[in-house]
Amino acid sequence: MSESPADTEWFTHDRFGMFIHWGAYALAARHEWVRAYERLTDEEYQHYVDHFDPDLFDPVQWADEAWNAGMRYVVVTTKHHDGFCLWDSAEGDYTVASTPWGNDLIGPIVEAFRARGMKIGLYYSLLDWHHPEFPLDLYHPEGKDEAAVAAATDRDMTKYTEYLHAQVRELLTRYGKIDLMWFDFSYEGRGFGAKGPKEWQSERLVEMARELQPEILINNRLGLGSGDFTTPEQVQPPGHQLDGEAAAPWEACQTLNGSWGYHRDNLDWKSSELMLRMLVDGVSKGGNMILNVGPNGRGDFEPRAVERLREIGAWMRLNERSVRGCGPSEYVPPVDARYTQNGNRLYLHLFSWPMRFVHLPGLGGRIQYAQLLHDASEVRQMVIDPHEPAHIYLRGLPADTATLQLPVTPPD
Ligand code: FUL
Repeated sequence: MSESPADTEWFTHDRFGMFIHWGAYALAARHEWVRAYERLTDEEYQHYVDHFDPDLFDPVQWADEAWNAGMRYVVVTTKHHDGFCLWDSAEGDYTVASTPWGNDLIGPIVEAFRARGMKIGLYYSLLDWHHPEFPLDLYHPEGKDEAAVAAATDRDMTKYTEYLHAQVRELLTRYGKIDLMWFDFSYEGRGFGAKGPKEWQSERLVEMARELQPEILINNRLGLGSGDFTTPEQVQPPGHQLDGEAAAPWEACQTLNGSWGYHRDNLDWKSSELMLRMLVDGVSKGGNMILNVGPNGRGDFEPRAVERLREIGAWMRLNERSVRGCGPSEYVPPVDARYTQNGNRLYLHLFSWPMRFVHLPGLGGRIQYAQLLHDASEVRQMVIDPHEPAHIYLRGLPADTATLQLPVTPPD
């Protein structure tokens, strides 16, 4: 699957999506890996399932927050590594149906975001810390307990794989058109009990997904190469522009704070300004960003998340044009700045104030008109050195200048 047969046009056009990590771990409120990090037993973890009752769940409101933040697609966890399913799967009973809430959550989420005009993605974990046939291994909460591993030799991975395939089939047949599938994650060659495409039957999984949803995009975490898009996690790829294979569609997944699942006491919050820079930085290198929200156990987006989403939305309202439909530019930006480009519209994002002038090498005679994007006010240009007509200076920039729009004449 290194060559993607899928049409990624909407994906690379939209650029910005919302990730939602939600599950029983939201009640623990201390990271979605809590079961493994704290090596909780099934019984201890069961409390969170038994108390799962999100009375404030309002997916229409979630979709509004996402849309207003400028996001145009969503990816929601249907089952994370803990194995707990947010839909009423016919394949087992470790699902939302067995909680006090009792009802399917995936259907209403899909419906609300779709109605808002957003594309729909489903996250599904290949790992499963609850399924009785999932072998104990390096990532399993009990995988470090030698006695438990020795006692668990009767686990049959092929039975688990059947379950996995049947669940994915369910997800891809129950909810109408699914635009994207986000699998997480294959770990061939990483140590004790490591699993790869053979164990997950990844090729068969992809075939099934494409048969059921011919236009679906599938990420790269099945151990089959780059998939339809790659998924750098919590990193911004370096460099100014990605070439060759690295220029294939990619999506950086990023958190608002130090956790994907709701984490009450985490204080590691990113500022909206930083996240916007990450978005712009990604687009300038041809990438997307999917930003995560971890709803709490009552089904609410917490105030710290909403505040940031709204700040991001305020910026997007004025600057969306420099993100949506944009990609890298062939021009090299000045220090501490990025270019994004859409046709002959070149956008210059200044990450710090360049004092009175900004110097743009290579653009002399090419800028037809320069304006600040947020208020369409003109920025005057000048050539300082008549011997260097390729250098242009923009002048008189106010201190809060962020994004400029520069219609350019393409190089001959
Ligand atoms: C990782 C997972 O282990 C994290 O919990 C999270 O879901 C992230 C997006 O992918 O591999």
